[in-house]
Amino acid sequence: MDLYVRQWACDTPYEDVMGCSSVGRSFDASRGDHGHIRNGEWDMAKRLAESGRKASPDFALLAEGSGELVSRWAMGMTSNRHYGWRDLRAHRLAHPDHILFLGGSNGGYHEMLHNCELAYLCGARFDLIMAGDVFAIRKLVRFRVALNRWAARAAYRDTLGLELDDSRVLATRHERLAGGARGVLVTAVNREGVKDAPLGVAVAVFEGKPFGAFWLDEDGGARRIEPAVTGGLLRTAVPPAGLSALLLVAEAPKDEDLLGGVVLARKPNACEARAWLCNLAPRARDIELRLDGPAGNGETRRVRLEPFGVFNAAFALPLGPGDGYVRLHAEGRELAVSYLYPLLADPSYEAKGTEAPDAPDGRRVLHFGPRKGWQGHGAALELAPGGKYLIQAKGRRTGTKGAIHGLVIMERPNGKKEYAGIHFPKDQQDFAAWVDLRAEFKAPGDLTGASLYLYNSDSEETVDYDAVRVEMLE
Ligand SMILES: [Ca+2]
Repeated sequence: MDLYVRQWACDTPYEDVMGCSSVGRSFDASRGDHGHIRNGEWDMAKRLAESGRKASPDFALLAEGSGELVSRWAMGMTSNRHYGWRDLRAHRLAHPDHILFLGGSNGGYHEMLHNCELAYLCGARFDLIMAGDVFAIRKLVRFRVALNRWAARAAYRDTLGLELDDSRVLATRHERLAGGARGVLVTAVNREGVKDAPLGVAVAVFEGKPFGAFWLDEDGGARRIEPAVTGGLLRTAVPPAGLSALLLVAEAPKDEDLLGGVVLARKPNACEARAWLCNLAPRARDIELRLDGPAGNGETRRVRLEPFGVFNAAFALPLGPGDGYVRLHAEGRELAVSYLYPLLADPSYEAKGTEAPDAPDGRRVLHFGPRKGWQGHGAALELAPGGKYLIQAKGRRTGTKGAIHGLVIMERPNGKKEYAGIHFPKDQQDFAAWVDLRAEFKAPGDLTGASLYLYNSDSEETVDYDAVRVEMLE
C-alpha cells in the first residue's frame, strides 16, 4: 500500500487468481461455509480493500474471479464464465451490490459479443477486448452509455416481474428504488429481430403513481409508450432491434431526470448524428439542446418536452480535423457523448511507424525488411455495411521477389470473408520511387468487421508503405 497506492498512485490493483475458487453450497459464513474459499482469499480481499481505502479514497480492488465472498471486497471479473465456474445471473441476483466485469479476458474473447450481451442483460461492467463482431460490440457499448447510471444503481432482478414467452428474445429486469429514484429498467436482446414479442412488466413498485414509459433501441430511437396496465402488468412488445431497453420511471433524481443519447453514422461528407432526449419528469420543460461535432462547431436547437415526453432528431455535422467526439449538451451540462471512429487510425504511421527521411507524408512510414514467412501489419477499418470506398496509399519496394501487396479484409457472419486487393503496378520499372496504390471497393451489406493488411511476406525485398487515405464514396 505504501509503495503502489501512496507513492505510485495505483488505486485499482488487480489480484491474479483471487476469487477463482469453486462455488460453495450456501455461502453462509455464520455456518462455516465460506463458499470453499481457499488460501484465505476472503480475509486477504477484506484486508487489502480496507487498507487500500485508508491509503486512497478512490481505491478499488479487482479480482480475477468472482467468488461470492471475495467480490464483497473486490470487483469480480467473470470473463472466465465459459469454464463453468460461475453462474453470473445467480450471483447478480443474490448479490446485486457486487460489481462484476464480463467480457474478453481469460479466453472470453472467443465469445466476445455474447459476453457483452450478457453484461448488458446482467448490468455488469464491460471487460473489453475488441475481437469478433467488433461493430456490434461497439454499438452495444455505446448504446448502454446513456443507461449506465440507471443500470449501475439498480438491483438486478433477473426475470422476476417479467412475462416474456418468446425464447428467441432475452430480457432482464433491474429495479432502482432508492436515492430519490423509483424506476424499472428492462434490458432486452433480440438478435433474430423478432417482431412484436409480447412483454409484461410488473409495476406494483410504482404503487399506483403515474410513471413514464420509454423504449430505447440501439439504432438510435427513443419512443414513449402509453403505460397500459392490466392485471398489474404493463403490456408492451419488444422492438425488433438487436438491443433495446424499456425504462419505466415514476421518480428520477434531480440531476438524472433528463436522459439523452446520440447515435453516429459516417456519411460521405458528414457525420450523421441522431440525438434523443427523454424527459423523466412529470412536468413540461423547454430545453436548449446543443450538439458539438468532430469539426468543433455545433448546432443548437430549442426543444419543448412534454411531461414524460421524448424528442428525436437527426443532425448533419461537418467532419473535421477534430478527435471524433460528438457531445450533446442540455440544461447547462454534458448529457451524452459518443465517438465517431476514424476510418483508419494512424493512417500515416506517425505514431507507430519507422523514421524515414523521405517519407511521403510526415516523418515515419510502415517499414518491412526482407523476411522468410509471413510478415504484415493489420489495422481495423471502420467501414459501414453496404458503403462504397476508395483506398489510396504510397508504396515503395526494392524489387518483386515476395508477396508484396495490401488487402482489405471484410468479415461477414459465419466466418465468411470478402477481399479487396491493393497492388503495386505490374509494369513497375523504377524501384527507388514511391508509387501510388489504390483500390475501390464496396462493403457487403452484412459486414461484421473489417481491417486493412499490408504485407511483405516470403520476401527478399524491403518494402515501405505510407500516407494511406480511406474515403467513403457513397
Ligand atoms: Ca507518414
